[in-house]
Amino acid sequence: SSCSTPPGAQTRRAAMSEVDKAQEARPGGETIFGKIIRKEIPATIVYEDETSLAFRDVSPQAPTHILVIPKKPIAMISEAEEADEALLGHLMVVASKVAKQEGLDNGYRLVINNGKDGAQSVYHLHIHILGGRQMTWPPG
Ligand code: TR5
Repeated sequence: SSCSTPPGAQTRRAAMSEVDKAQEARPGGETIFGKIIRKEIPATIVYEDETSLAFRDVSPQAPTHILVIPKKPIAMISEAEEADEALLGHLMVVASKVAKQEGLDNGYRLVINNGKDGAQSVYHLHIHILGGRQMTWPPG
């Protein structure tokens, strides 16, 4: 019946989900970007605050190529939640500030790749800032 779950099993399930939450709460998460957030591996950081970080892409696709990431380990934009609204807005404002700081006065492009078809390769949300050359449209 629907009431057959032993109380112990529910407790165990609750305990597991707390462990999951605790792991998710680890600052930066388990990707390579998590290691960058925790300064376990080097990166050229150009901006940092309480909730976000911006650093140079290791394989630049334009003269200026910077990634803006939340310190919270959101895997991808399609997994962002209502509660992330202010954080996502903050990342956009940070991207704009960093672009200004980099002197991209003639324009630039912001890109978020999502999932396989979006060609996402690192599953920690990031906004690409690309600038310093003429961009083309449509993107590849
Ligand atoms: O393809 P998506 O949108 O997921 O973008 C991931 C980006 O992360 C790519 O542009 C990579 O070049 C960049 N990337 C990957 C690594 C890395 C990095 N940027 C800075 N530092 C990095 N380290 C240390 N290691 C990477 N694997």
